[in-house]
Amino acid sequence: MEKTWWKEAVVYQIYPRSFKDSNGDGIGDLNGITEKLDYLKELGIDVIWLSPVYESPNDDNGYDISNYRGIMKDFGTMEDYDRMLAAAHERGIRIVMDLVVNHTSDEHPWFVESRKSKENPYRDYYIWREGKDGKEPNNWGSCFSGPAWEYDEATQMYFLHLFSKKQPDLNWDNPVVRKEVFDMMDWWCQKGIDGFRMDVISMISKVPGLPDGEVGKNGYGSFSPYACNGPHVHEYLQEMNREVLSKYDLLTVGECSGVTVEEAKKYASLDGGELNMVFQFEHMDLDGGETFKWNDRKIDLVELKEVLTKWQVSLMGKAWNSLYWCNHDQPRMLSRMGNDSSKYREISAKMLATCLHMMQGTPYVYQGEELGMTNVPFETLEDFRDIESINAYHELVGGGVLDAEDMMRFLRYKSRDNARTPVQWDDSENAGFTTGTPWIMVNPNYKEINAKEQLSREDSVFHYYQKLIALRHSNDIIVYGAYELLLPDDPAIYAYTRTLGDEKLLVICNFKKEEQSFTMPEEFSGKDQAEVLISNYKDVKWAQELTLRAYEAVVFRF
Ligand code: TEU
Ligand code: CA
Repeated sequence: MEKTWWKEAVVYQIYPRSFKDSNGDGIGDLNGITEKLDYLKELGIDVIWLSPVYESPNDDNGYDISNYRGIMKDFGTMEDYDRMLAAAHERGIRIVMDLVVNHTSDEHPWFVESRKSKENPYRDYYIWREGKDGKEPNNWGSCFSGPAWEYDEATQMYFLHLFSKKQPDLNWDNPVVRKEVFDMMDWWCQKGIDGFRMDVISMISKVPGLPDGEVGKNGYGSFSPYACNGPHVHEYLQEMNREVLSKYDLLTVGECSGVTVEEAKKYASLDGGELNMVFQFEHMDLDGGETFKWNDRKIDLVELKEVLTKWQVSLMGKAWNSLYWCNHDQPRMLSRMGNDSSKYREISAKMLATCLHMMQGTPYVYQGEELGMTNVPFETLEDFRDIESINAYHELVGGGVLDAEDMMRFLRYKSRDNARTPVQWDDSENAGFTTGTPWIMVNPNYKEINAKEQLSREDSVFHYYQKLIALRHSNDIIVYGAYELLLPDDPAIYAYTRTLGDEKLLVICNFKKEEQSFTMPEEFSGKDQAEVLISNYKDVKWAQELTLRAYEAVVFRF
């Protein structure tokens, strides 16, 4: 396999609103990021993926962009941006921008024009349809509740929005739209950025005719079969690759809701015709159900192993994986599959990190994950800020699908806001995030869980992540080795091997707090000279029969 820097890199995701506030307005900003670059350098990451910092009315925290070439006032100025970019580059850290081009804000000048009249030159930038029998053009529901269509008085037609009604979908079938997007991307590349994370890029091509979808519990039809991995998506990405991506040395990752392994082989083929890698959702969706993500079901370890193994094995030598447990749309994995009680928090955080970071693919660390940050004890609906959570509450509780108490429990477990509370820097007021009033509550556990404390202690989660990242940088086998699952049916242990030439790694993780016994597989029998590459307990040694303690993780090198 060809060696490239983005296969060997570790990415750190920053959600700017919650990272670090530099001016006391309660909102994280670009100067706050610049202040913390040395912290990230110490962690050892190679790349920052910056969630959107563009001008935006903030209906969906910046994922609704009104000017792709401007910076949101809350976050600072373009001069602040340029300073941050230069300061990152000085430290050898690359910057990947979030590219949100399935939709714009309804306040983007293109849409402001588009809605004016049917003859407007921008009309065809968006997806406009006549109503059907006085109702929406089809039955699709939006990701953020309600119909995926909004009626517009001026021309008495509907526009499509797969997300909020302030996020109208762009019409990618219009070549002028594609050219506008590619020009804008080129503008950022000329500035010297290092790549793009492409928001719901799998949704840019819709099946013609926009057929009705299967109706779910919320009363709306699912658009997925007609909007995810649509008929022209690969053609448009190949065009993007030709027009922009191939001209620069970039890291590109497509957020691909609904992506299958077969589709991923096209999006992220090693031959480089489209993107470097995709974010797949299969492991994140394992605890979904009738009421979509809203439940408090635990992910089953056997299913998790099956899904992740399928991705590891199927993409091997054909396409490239990305690896993640957390991002700004997911609750904290530590509270989901680990154990966030004070007794097991650190040990289980390290176990989860080991399990993911020893796989093949580019790992993504989400801000605070390296500190062992947890889900948040939100009390009332007023504590939430996320449009998805708030709208879902009203739709499902208001519509009588779920009762209020259950929904509050589900929100506490699954809401995106769990990932969006401020990074806990120290034990001073507001966790050292701001001197003002934070835009969203700070997790009350910041006195115990914060960066200052983590940095002060050699055996912390932070230092464990630091070690994992350093190991990846110095061991080709972690990047390029072939993956093989052991014990597929074991409900508690996730064990796998990596192989490169005559070198082998054996990764063993106990996902439960109960002790487990593990018998060395035949091929590793008698290899008592095996080196412990990393482990989350002290004094671990190779043994024919291992007793794994609570959330124990160990990696042997043979
Ligand atoms: O998320 C796309 C996406 O698929 C989400 O619906 C995701 O599944 C959901 O948030 C999980 O609950 C991207 C961004 O990452 C997200 O923050 C944006 O809100 C969304 O696109 C619209 O731009
Ligand atoms: Ca600020």
